[in-house]
Amino acid sequence: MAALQIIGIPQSNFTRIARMAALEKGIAYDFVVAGPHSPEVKAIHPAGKVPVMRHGDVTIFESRAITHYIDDHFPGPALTPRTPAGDAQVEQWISYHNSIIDPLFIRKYSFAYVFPKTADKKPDRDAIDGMQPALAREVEVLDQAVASGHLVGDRFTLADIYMTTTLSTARRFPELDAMIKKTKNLSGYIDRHTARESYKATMPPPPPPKSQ
Ligand SMILES: N[C@@H](CCC(=O)N[C@@H](CS)C(=O)NCC(=O)O)C(=O)O
Repeated sequence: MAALQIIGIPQSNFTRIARMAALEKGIAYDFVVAGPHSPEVKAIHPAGKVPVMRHGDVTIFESRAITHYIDDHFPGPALTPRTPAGDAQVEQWISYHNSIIDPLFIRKYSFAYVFPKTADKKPDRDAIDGMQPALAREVEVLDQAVASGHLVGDRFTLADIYMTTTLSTARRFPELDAMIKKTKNLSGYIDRHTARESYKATMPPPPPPKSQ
């Protein structure tokens, strides 16, 4: 069968999650760089979001569907516990990531720095300051959730791939980094998971320097 293709951009946390899942399974895949709303992506995802995936005649959109296909279709270490409760808890944390963590940490907080809606294109200070209580609350939730060293039981799962990738992307910005550094469990959790080969192998290129 044809090689697995993961299509997206290296800067996208959701694309990185799909790529990390493939690497954790030990699957050789082709990374096809194509941005959101590009013809290659729109041919697969009706809303033009990345990542999308192609494997022979099979096309899939949405990272959770892609990671499901990768985890279930290929040999290699299982990325969920394969127990009814454990698998449901992985889904629970991925859903929490998708509905609460990614929208707040990436789409609101990080984007207030990277794609500010201010007239002078400087970081949106009012928006960033206004989000601090919500960020602090979620950091506290996650700090307690990873007390065992993982989100689900005592093993590495897809839920850890989702959470680590998004938290490490968003902590490039100072308020969140400072908050995470003060945590009892979350800081070490992120350090341990970002030391994985799958994380290091999917590091996006540094952003271009800002013109004055
Ligand atoms: N629920 C989607 C979210 C994917 C997503 O939001 N991707 C972003 C890049 S990280 C994107 O394509 N944004 C462009 C857009 O929303 O129009 C998934 O899990 O794959």
